[in-house]
Amino acid sequence: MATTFIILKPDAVERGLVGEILGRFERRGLSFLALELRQLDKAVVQRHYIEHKDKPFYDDLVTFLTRGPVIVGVIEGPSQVVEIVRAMMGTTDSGKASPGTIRGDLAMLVDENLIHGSDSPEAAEREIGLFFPEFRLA
Ligand code: RTP
Ligand code: MG
Repeated sequence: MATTFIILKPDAVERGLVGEILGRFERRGLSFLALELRQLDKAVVQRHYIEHKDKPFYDDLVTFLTRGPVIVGVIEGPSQVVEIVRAMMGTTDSGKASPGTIRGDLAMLVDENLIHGSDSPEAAEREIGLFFPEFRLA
């Protein structure tokens, strides 16, 4: 088994799509090891998205992720769980995401794209450590 990390972004909470999105993961057969509604502060979001710090959208991204509560979660699944969750999310630009994906079915924009998912096992480990420091993987 392996783990990955997700954030349901403020647009998902504001639009009442939490149950819809989490239900997709449950129906796929994945499990939640941690799940919490949390208001993120700027510092943690800046660290989370540090790889994008020089991108033109970085400041707007940090403002967006802190505008209201989010759901942070750790998902457990088979060894390729990172790829499974990324595939279920759809491409970054929701306007181009395939139908059947979370972004392709439920969103249209590149910035308000409902969900973050770790993009590698190494990123998952780093992000779980950042958001759930008490969480220790075996
Ligand atoms: P995420 O990290 O949130 O899971 O999204 P991702 O891997 O699909 O996309 P990434 O390249 O890591 O970008 C992080 C977030 O930045 C926003 N973004 N805006 N305006 C733009 O061109 C642009 N590009 C990226 C998106 O909200 C994206 O999810
Ligand atoms: Mg990313």
